Amino acid sequence: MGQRSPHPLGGTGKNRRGNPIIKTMNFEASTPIEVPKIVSEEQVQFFVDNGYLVVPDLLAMDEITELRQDTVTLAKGGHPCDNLKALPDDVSDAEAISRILCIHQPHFVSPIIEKYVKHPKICGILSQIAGAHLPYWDGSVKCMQSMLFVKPPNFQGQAWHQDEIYIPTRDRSLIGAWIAMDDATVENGCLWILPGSHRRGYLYPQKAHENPDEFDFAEESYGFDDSGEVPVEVKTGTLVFFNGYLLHRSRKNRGRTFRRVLVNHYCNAWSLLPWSLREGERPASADRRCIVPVSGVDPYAWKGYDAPPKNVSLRTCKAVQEMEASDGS
Ligand SMILES: O=C(O)CCC(=O)C(=O)O
Repeated sequence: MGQRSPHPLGGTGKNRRGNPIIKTMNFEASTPIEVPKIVSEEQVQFFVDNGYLVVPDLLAMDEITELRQDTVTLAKGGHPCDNLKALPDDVSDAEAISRILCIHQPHFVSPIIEKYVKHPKICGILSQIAGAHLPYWDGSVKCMQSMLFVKPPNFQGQAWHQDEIYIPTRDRSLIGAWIAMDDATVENGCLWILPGSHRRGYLYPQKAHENPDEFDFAEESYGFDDSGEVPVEVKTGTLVFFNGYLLHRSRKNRGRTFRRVLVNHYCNAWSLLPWSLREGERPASADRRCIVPVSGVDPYAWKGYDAPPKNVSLRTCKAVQEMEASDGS
């Protein structure tokens, strides 16, 4: 278990929506994090109804450049990290990232990625939509996961899935914030979604798929009609937000350029997070505390926080395995 640290106490009176903050003795929430409101009531309702929301031009080009540069820094071992080691000086930037499908949890080791996990505009939107289906929700949000996709040409996508299969929340508030670091097109393997598939809160079963040329090794959700799927083609700097019950997938990159994306996952800060259970933990009370509060209060601040490990994990796929086999690495 990582180290637990206390969090500054605070939170009295009324929250920013005018609801009374109910104080519990010795179980204080954190000091609120203020974020701006960005989207309209219509956009909030669109997200509730459809399970996704596309917000073009949310990030500026200099921010995208910073993210792209940090992808290279990570790949070259430029942040202290147990399993991303320094590459030789003569490795070019493109070469350095050319074998990476996806780095899981880069915000554990990169302060730049952590900065984007906490990006005020992104978190402002999250504070409006993540729990918009819940009565009395106050806009409080926490982050538990980041994933940095490079997805070079010929690299596989991920078969149909719902993120909530991997990261359970107590209240259907899991949400992905998918940051396009390149134009995402059908050709280079953009996101495909089934609008409205989140509505019933049904988690479809999963099985191994038989299409390793198209999809990575993660299992595939099945048991639904996918004829209504739509591609989400977006420009660089666009944010795609999607609910954890929304069925989505992405296909192989058939283009000639990288399809880079940083996707961070968040949920209502009032939901326990019974994720990555440890031996002896009860799912009903487990609450992973390796999280980053990004908006409003953290009602469980009194529990402290688990320090992140100084490592990341690398997702693999057929294209990665073929490269490794061809150079014997
Ligand atoms: O962008 C992709 O290729 C897949 C992203 C995804 O499935 C997710 O973030 O859950």
